[in-house]
Amino acid sequence: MKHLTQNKTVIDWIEEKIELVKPDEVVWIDGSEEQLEALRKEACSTGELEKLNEELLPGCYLHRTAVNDVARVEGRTFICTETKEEAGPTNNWMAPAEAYEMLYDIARDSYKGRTMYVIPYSMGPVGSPFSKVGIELTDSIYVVLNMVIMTRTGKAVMEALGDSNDWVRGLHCKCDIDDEKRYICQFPQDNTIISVNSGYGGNVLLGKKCFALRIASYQGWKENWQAEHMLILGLENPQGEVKYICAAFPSACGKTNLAMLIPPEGYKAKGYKVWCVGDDISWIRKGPDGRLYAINPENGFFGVAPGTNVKSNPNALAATMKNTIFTNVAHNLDNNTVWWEGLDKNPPENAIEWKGNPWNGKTSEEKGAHPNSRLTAPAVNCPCISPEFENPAGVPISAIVFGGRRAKLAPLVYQSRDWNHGVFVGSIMASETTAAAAGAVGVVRRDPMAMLPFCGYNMADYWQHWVNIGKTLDPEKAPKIFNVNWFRKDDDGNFLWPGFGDNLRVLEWIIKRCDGKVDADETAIGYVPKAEDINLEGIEDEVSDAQLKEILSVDNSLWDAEVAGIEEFYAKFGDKLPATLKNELETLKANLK
Ligand code: OXD
Ligand code: MN
Repeated sequence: MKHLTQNKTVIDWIEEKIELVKPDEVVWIDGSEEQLEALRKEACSTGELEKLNEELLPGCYLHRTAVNDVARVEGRTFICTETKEEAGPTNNWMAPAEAYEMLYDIARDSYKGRTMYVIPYSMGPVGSPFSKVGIELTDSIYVVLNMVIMTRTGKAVMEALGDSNDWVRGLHCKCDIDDEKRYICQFPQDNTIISVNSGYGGNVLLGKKCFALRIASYQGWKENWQAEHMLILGLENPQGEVKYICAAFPSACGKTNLAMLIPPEGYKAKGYKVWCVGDDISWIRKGPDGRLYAINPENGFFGVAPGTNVKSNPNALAATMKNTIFTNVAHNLDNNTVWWEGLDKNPPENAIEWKGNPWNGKTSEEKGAHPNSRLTAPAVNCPCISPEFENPAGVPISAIVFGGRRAKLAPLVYQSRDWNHGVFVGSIMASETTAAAAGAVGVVRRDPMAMLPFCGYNMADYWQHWVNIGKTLDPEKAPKIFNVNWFRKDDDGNFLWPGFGDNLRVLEWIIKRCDGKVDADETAIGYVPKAEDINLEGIEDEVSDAQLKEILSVDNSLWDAEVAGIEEFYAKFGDKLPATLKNELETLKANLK
């Protein structure tokens, strides 16, 4: 067969995998529109995709996954390093030899009667010093078409790779979508990912969580950069200056909404704008001027559909109006469009729900869209996509923001005292579970830097890597580190802060702190705004002065209880816990006394 490259490391690996899975045919994805259009047609002819209304949703398609295959499977996701200690106490671990044997047994002959698609892709703009190449083998056209949206694919990628061996191997086999034999395995020491028995996004679009976070976090550790589960936004002030913020949140905290925030009316009128560079992942490294720079390695958004509407996120909605793939949403048969819970108050009566059954949204008790249904939209479709999105040098980061959902504990915003304290703040991140996920509501789940399911090595080493990066930075140039909490509640369970666009008021304070333009109150946990420095203009009816004081308050007795939770979590890491974090915890304890 004819390969799209002369790179021997690539050819040898593909030939070996062909021998293993035995496809009927092998097709390289060259990135041409002609080839993609033929694949869309083929997928429509088999029912893998359904073409939506060309006038209302041009270039858009609907896909339904198997009902047993609708989300990432953390319990079946493994980090396969030589030793268990390298994977650490927060990852599932399997020895590489054992994992390869098991996976190859599952994958063997599984492409018989199927086509192997070879997808060369670049995470990051092709040729940028930040970027990395991957090759994914898949037997799914749905995967090909999603990868084409989510990454840069095709010939140019192979040209940029040349004969280098620095590329990530990815093998995806749908097999029988058997959830008992579903495995998502990362081999960070081999630059390899193998995913079997799934067809759902996060498990099979190997460029995203598997490469850009799990493998890349390990690469960053070895190569002195960072792969983080962070959005990147640019906040433009009325003078036209743009400051960039990276922010990490666990699932269900509104990350995509923040990345595409629409400023409140008063701010808009003054000329404030928010630019989205990325909504999920940041690759960060030091630039020639000593500051940290970030790129978004992705080329599209794989966003959650339910709850996305003209109010919550008009930019995300606008991004899905063309060339988008919808997965597991409801199909409105009256006009051949799509619908999901929270889109509007007018569910279709004549529809097919996400499992493929007839559905009347007006009368049915069942949901039309799966709660984790998704939209795969090209980044260029987003009305607020940053002009710097393609900048191969990335954007300079002024602030790093961590956050979580805490009803009582964390104030609206606080700033760490310095880099190491900021690393501590990230390491103790936690979120209370919501009704959106299975299990008990309100339970605290620790999720350091929002990387718990995505760190490709021992989290203690990962924290030490953060500390080490800080050592290389001039404190004047290092991003300032903050924590936010949009989810504080009063004693009756009402949210105290309006959130969404009004979060800009907090971002404004953050940028003022970075510029040294505003004072703050020192508390046991860090610097908290003086109430008068949070601009409430336009929301005085919603947020009273007393309410603002309450959201900014730090209750030391609650933090005493939190310390116990942190100690319990840290204990998992034994002697590997960085001394810096141990010291920061001691400082917090002393401050609380
Ligand atoms: C995602 C996630 O899908 O973090 O981005 O779960
Ligand atoms: Mn994510």
